[in-house]
Amino acid sequence: PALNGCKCIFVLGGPGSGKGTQCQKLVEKFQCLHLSAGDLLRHEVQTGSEQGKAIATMIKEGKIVPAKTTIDLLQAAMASAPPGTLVLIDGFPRSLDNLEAFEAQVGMCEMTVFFALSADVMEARLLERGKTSGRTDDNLESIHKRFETFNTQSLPVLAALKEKTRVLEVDASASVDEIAARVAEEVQKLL
Ligand code: UP5
Ligand code: MG
Repeated sequence: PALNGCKCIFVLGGPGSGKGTQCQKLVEKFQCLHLSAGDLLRHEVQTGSEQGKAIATMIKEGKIVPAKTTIDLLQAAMASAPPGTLVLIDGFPRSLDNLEAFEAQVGMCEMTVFFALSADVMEARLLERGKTSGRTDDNLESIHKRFETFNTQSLPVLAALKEKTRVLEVDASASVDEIAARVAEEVQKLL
């Protein structure tokens, strides 16, 4: 309904699996709009609004923000994109409820990219990034909560999406450039 002629790609994977890094690569290669749901929510926190305060707590606890909040932010960010824009939706949907609400309010994606990586490697990457990221959830306690949420609520979305759309599953333990080449090859087909 509200896709506005945009083509969406869901970019999914566990915490620290490389979603943001690979979206950056795609932006360098193709004309596309990168929307990180997490970045939009962190921006909302920065405003200091009441809603922002509630979001800050959920992020630190690794909990999923209510679908309507995230979708409204995504939709607002998409609203001014010219028709036909390729939109990379990074880190959303994270639950079956997120997926259902997005389908109802916005529409369906063209494809999904999923970055598969072991928890050990994700944890090591996040702890390393945490030395400089300033993110309130890049500490061991929050990381473990994020993993728990990912395993229980986000992984079922992958199975559901496989029934609805093309899913490219990528081994995210390879090098940034190797992964980028693999993903670009598939994204190219949508253009
Ligand atoms: N790195 C990347 N690729 C590498 C490679 N191939 N080899 C070696 N190192 C690699 O990468 C993480 C780190 O690994 C970086 O240091 C990078 O250099 C290195 P990054 O690209 O940042 O990974 P990414 O998957 O984007 O990790 P991120 O931490 O952003 O993922 P999350 O899914 O945990 O975080 P997000 O920002 O999406 O969400 C944060 C929180 O917001 C959620 O926990 C939740 O509370 C909330 N949220 C919602 O409630 N709803 C939403 O829809 C979205 C978020
Ligand atoms: Mg990210």
